[in-house]
Amino acid sequence: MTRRRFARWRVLVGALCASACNNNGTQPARPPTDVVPSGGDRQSWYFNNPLPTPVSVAVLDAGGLPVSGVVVMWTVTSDAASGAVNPAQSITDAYGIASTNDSVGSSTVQQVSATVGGLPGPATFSEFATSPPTSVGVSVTSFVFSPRDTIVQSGGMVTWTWNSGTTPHNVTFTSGPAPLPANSPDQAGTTTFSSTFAAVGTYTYHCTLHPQMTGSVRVLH
Ligand SMILES: [Cu+2]
Repeated sequence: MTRRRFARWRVLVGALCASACNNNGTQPARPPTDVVPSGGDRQSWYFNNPLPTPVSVAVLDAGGLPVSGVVVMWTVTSDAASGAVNPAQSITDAYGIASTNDSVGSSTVQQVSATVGGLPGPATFSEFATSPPTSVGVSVTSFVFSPRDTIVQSGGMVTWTWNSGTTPHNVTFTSGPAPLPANSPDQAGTTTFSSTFAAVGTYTYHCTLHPQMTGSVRVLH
């Protein structure tokens, strides 16, 4: 059989299994009766960037047992600027869970629905987004960068401010999109160092004088 027909056959077998099989072999799962949110609802993130946590639902039978092999359709139900889900269709796993990756687009609020054919009412999700900050400050204090992990918009600037007295520290980049930004000199007292970040990705850095001092800059578009 062709690859596509084989894929369809696997989906059909999965659907049959949903009504005939279960996880522990003692009580057959019954037909699905409910689809409920199981993860990823009400996240706050940034425009046009995938949410940190996938959006997921659980499909259950009348006894509350998970049902595997059920097709879930994902739809963005708010305005057209509200981004996208990928994939638009997924199948519940052995735990009755199906998920999709979601990006909020250019709207501040997005509504997503998960629908299972033949079941009442979709499971609904609300997600929120803003612009990533264009400038971020990091304090260089007593052997820590604070905050350790930062997020900045592509083209934005991170400024480190030394608040460490007479103990010298530096900002030395260790990984990220090439070429890495210039490193700071060893500095002490009250002083600053700034870098701008164009390339989307995650940069890591540390202080070479105190390698336990680590930090990261995540650049979003
Ligand atoms: Cu240091």
